[in-house]
Amino acid sequence: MTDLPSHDLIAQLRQICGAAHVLTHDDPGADLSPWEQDWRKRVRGHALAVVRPANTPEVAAVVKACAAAGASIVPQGGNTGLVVGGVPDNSGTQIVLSMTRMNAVRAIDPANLTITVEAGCVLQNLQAAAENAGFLFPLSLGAEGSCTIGGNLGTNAGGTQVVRYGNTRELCLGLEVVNAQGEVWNGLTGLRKDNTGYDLRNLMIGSEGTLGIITAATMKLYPLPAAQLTAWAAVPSMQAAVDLLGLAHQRLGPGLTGFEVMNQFALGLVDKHYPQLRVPLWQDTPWCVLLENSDSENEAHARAQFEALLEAALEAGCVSDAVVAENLTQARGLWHIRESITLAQAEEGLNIKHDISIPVSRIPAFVAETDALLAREVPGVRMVDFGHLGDGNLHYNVQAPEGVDGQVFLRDNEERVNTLVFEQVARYDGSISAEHGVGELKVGKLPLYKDPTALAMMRAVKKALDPQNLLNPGRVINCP
Ligand code: FAD
Ligand code: 2HG
Ligand code: ZN
Repeated sequence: MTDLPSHDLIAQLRQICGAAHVLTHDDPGADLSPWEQDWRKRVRGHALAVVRPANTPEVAAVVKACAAAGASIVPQGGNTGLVVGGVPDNSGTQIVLSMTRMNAVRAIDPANLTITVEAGCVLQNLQAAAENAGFLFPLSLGAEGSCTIGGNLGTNAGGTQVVRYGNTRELCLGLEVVNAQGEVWNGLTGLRKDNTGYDLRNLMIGSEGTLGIITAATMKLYPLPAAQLTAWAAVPSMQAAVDLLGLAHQRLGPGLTGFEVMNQFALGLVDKHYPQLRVPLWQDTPWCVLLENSDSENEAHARAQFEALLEAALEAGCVSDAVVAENLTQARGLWHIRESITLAQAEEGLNIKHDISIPVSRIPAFVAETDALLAREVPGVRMVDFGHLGDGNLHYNVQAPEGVDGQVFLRDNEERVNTLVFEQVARYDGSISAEHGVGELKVGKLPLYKDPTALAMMRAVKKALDPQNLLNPGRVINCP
């Protein structure tokens, strides 16, 4: 804070948004923890205030007031981020700008195949609005019941349908953004072609709230598939899973909408903490794969195609056993098992997450080699390997040895485990963040693994767009 005393800023913010929508620690009975603590409960910050604007002009006015006061802003959606990007630091000087009151669906344009929503719209509500209008909005992830489209755009979230539809960036056609000066950029055109200069939309997407506040977005819609089938296959090795992926691409073409891999230990954790979910086939196989086939013709066609694929895979030896969901309820059950791994890991204790991407062809060697290195470095570690194999994106997570407390494990091992894994990722030409972003958790690592020219250009962009370093400072890139 430089210019204005904090109580003057709070008074201004209350004038802009209404007193009820500006929360501070001085309010009687105040509990700011839902906005101050990250989803994994790794970090608890301390905000000056949580501000909840109702519309874009209010966001613009809040940013102007904060800029005049020199108060930095942390944009926040559903607070489900996994890299400590959406919670305040513990200086007590930052404003959390919570976008969840801005949750309206502004428009659906069926001919243009677009939907325009406010940034605080919960992903599940966006999916439902699309479906009610007869369309598919394909972004799908475990946190969809509470994450917002603003947060998805902020992190360029991936999820389980990327193999067919791409990540959030590929689903977005336009943005409305409040910049660091409190001016509104209206880029909600919904155009599929627009070569009029720099691509500001794609610059904002994935910038994790460091370049602007996304207030609304125009997203792509797709036809609903005529049929959707889900299968669960036991595979004898990671190489077999990669071979199965190749077969699935060949045989299903664009029908392949999901391809997730899970190791035995990950599924064992789900079985241990949620036995009611009845995980199939996991006990006698090192890996399982969840595949989805979306068909534009009909269910009989989809089933015949799927069964032929699985037969070919059984014959080739890349599948040892498989089940195909008989109906939607069974299919949802299989997806629920997959989406429960993060929660089962949290139940088991604090763990070290690595959200990495590697060229698909090199994943089997990476996993074998890195598992062996880790076992030597930290005897007894339990590997929770799962993720979006179709996109070359693994969640290569490390759980403490049996009986070791997660906090203690992280205190003693996080740094060297991260170094070991990230060095391996670099050797395999991969990325240290595939879909969760950089946040605060990896900001110190980025300079070690990102091209120095790219980093210098990123810093130049940040300085040009946010010269006061007001927007989510200390996240993504350090700008002294
Ligand atoms: P927040 O956590 O509130 O914020 C995330 C980042 O975006 C922060 O840097 C924040 O400052 C910024 N931000 C938020 N809103 C705005 C805005 N309006 N304008 C500018 N910046 C903004 N991620 C994946 O990619 N794939 C997955 O499969 C996946 N699965 C998950 C499963 C679980 C159980 C959980 C807890 C998380 C998962 N995530 C996944 C991580 C997370 O990135 C996503 O849940 C989601 O994209 C975050 O949205 P949010 O609204 O919660 O954002
Ligand atoms: C998923 O794919 C999410 O389920 C979370 O990206 C991954 O918990 C994780 O590491
Ligand atoms: Zn993921």
